[in-house]
Amino acid sequence: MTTSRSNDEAAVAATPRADDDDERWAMPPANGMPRLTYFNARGRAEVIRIMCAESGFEYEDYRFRPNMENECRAPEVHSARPGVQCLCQTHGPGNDEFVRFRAAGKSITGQVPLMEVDGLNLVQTSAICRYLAQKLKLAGETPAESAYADVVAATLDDLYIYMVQSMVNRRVDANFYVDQWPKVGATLEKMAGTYAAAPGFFVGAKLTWVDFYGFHMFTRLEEGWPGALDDYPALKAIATNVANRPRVRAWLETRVQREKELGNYIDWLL
Ligand SMILES: N[C@@H](CCC(=O)N[C@@H](CS)C(=O)NCC(=O)O)C(=O)O
Repeated sequence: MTTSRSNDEAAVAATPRADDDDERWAMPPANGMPRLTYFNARGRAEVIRIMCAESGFEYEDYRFRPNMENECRAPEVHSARPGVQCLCQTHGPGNDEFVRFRAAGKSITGQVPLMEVDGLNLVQTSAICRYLAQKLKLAGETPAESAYADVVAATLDDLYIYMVQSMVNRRVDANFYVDQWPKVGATLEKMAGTYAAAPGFFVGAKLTWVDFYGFHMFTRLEEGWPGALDDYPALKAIATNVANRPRVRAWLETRVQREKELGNYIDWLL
């Protein structure tokens, strides 16, 4: 599925869902085309999308159709923007299409992202990323590099959880930034300093999937806290390196438009 396009040619290989594609997740992917199912949000799916963009890996980018009718049961969390759609079972009756998706049992955890690829129904973001990283040669050059990438990934998973837990009124709160980020930031900086053989990478001297994961987290962080990376030159170099990849840049340029096309893009998910 990886295309043979040259590296400097901008490729956005994700096929967006079409208007008449409702409930397409219920059917097997057409022509064996891999399918990523998620909400109309960046969230946990975005690292997968960015990896695929870099590799020119073609897949269907299926996003549940958002619905705004459901009343939120967690106004203390969502009060900053009345009327924001609720997508989860915890905070409300949920996105209608997602409720049907869960009931259909295609996702073994009942959660998304779900990636249908090579006849597998894969869930858990890191498992999806590792599987794709093997296919796309982004898993590290040696078993040791893959293990180091896993160490970085687990630390980024912790960061993700901290950020989600600290998100109040749609932004990472000051406590996170003051109490948690300096510790995690310093740890990640040390990891890049220890595992990388060149600036701009977490591990070795070639891109691995955790560079895309880091890029996504760091850009989200900087949106909330401009200058968040200023004390972390190695992390900044990784974010810059990934942002400057032509295919990643092409993805970033088109994604806002894609998010708008389906409507009600969930901007508060990481
Ligand atoms: N550990 C899982 C977490 C997946 C997860 O929490 N997915 C959320 C969306 S970001 C979800 O499906 N929430 C709905 C629910 O749990 O009902 C992963 O990394 O993929």
